[in-house]
Amino acid sequence: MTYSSTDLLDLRDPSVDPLAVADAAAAVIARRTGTTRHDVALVLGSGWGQTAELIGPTLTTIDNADVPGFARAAVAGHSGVMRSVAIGDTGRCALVYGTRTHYYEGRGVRSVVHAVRTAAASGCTTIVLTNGCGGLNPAWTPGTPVLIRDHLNLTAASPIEGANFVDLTDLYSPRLRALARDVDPGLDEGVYVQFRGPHYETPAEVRMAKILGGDLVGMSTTLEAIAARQSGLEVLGISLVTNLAAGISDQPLSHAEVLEAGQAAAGRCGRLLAAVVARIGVT
Ligand code: 8IG
Repeated sequence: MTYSSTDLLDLRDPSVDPLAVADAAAAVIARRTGTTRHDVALVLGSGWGQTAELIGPTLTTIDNADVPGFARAAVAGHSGVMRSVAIGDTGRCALVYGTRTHYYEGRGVRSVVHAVRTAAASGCTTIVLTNGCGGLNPAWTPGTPVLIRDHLNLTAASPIEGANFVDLTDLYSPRLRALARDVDPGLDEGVYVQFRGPHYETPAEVRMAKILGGDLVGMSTTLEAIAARQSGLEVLGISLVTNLAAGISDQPLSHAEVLEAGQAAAGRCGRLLAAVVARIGVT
């Protein structure tokens, strides 16, 4: 099935094929950017908004609302656009999503992973998933980036439909994590725990996450990573600890604190992303 860009595509309609919607989205992106192929996709989470500037010049900016299957941004500090960015002078292009759809928005799992599937349909072979999150390690002060080594998906949902038993061993590419640590040797790694949200955890839930082996708590990324693996994308996950998780410090949690930590960390995180993206795909 192929759709035209004028078809009304509702990812929640079970008769609609999400991969065909991703193909339709990729076709619009190709037409608007004049680029038939993107190489690397990035999803910018909370606190990461300003970091993409260092990757290279923006060639095209597209409103999410113009692309089949995409919804408007629902979170303050996220931009509802995607950009085609030249990766330095390599001739390669990055597809940079300024926002994501979260599972807690209730638009369904297909909407959550649509950007990932669109990246794969646009030719990307790598995706960098970033997020803002709470940290369990008190040494990770707000503004500390941490590589995601593995995850616990506590949403009880999956983006995969039907009997497709996708292997998630090494979901977060050891090769890309090593590359990131080569760029920024001080980077720690951790296990990211996705809760449904949108409320933050109780202190008891944070203790539970710790007992289960978690290091970072957030509301995104795991469903996207699973869909990325199913699509054959190599995944790099980077969390920005924007706050200590509930009960780890005596400070109350606020979204303002999240945005502030992002501002403070923009330099380090921007340089990290730019250097990693410049080296991805270079053999
Ligand atoms: I930014 O402490 C951010 N997102 N679940 N917990 C969860 N999500 C978050 C947090 C946090 N901080």
